Amino acid sequence: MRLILLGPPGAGKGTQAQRLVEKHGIPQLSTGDMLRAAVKAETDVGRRAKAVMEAGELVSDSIVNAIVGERIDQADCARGFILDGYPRTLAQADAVETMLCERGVGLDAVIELVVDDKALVGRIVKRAEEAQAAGQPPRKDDNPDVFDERLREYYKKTAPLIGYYHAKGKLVGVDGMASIDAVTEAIEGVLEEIAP
Ligand code: B4P
Repeated sequence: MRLILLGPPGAGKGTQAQRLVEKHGIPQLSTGDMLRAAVKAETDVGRRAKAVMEAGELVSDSIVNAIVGERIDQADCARGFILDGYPRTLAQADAVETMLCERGVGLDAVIELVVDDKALVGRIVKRAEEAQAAGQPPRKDDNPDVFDERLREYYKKTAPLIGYYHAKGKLVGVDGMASIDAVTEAIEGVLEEIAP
């Protein structure tokens, strides 16, 4: 099974991807997590990505495409994977198509988590507060000012993917405003229809 989770920042892509990993035993490929790990490890990619991420902007397509291209060739991806937060631009979507085509595999579905903007910022602020309460530093991009930029980037660069995947007949919308459990249930319902 090869899935894409699409949606604005804070829509719950990472949250739902983790649950899909547990249920289906395929890995979650989160470009956000991979980039944060690179920043933490102070690799060359991490040094280039750090300021961009902290400003709420998108890291360059060439960097992100390269890390995903390497990742999907690892053994644990042979049975499938969940792309969480990737692709985020039309150029990245074209890169996915090429990557899959070169490996002779296809995409099963693109699940769009639909959440309204007001709820998104509330979730991000809550996550930052919870991190602080637990004595951990919040993510540098989890604050309302940077969040505004993340949302602007989403509408400018990522939202066009909705039409792109709709035209390919791959897009399925799920109500991301519901509780975490209810969203999981809705996604499982979609997967059941695709691959009973
Ligand atoms: P990501 O790490 O992908 O972060 P995200 O979009 O904010 O999060 P997500 O939608 O996964 O929300 P989550 O489940 O965590 O990206 C961070 C940055 O990395 C980007 O801004 C960019 O700079 C860079 N980047 C990543 N991928 C890139 C790419 N492909 N190209 C270029 N740059 C890239 O949920 C958020 C919160 O909501 C959590 O606290 C969660 O508990 C809560 N929540 C989730 N579902 C809920 C629900 N149903 N109800 C209530 N709360 C819910």
